[in-house]
Amino acid sequence: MSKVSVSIIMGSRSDWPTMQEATKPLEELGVEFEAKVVSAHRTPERLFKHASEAHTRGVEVIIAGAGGAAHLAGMAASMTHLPVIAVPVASKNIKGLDSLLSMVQMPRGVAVACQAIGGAGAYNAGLMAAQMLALKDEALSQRLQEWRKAQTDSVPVEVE
Ligand code: RP5
Repeated sequence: MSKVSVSIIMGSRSDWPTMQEATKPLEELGVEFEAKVVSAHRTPERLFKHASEAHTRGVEVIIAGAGGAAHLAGMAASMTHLPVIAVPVASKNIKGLDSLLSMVQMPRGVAVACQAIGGAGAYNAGLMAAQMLALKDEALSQRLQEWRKAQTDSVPVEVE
């Protein structure tokens, strides 16, 4: 079995439609990942075990998505030296501004890389994780550069 390099965690199964976007660039670029429900508030012990042990399983980057009082990414970052990429999931009542502010305003000394609210943020979280891994993986770096060129080439000049 291939080594899982990226661990995608989310506060609830209800976050999966958003967080599934993160899997798209990882699949396109051939990066192995896992996806788990780990809630900062509902399953704090699961979070402690997952975040503190991730590096021992070979995980290199954590992507954490949550909505509302979204403490998942920050708490994960407090328990691991691995880079944590945060995805604010759009909440029902405040449309994700609450999630964004909960994730982005970290205290000095504990960093998370916070993305945009919603699906685009989740997608970019997957892309950012691949870019981090590509720093020490030449084959992945080549795939990433080809992927970027294909994206650029796919943008039409004409509007119709
Ligand atoms: C957060 O509360 C989750 O990340 C989710 O975005 C939100 C709602 O969760 P559910 O009530 O749908 O399980 O913890």
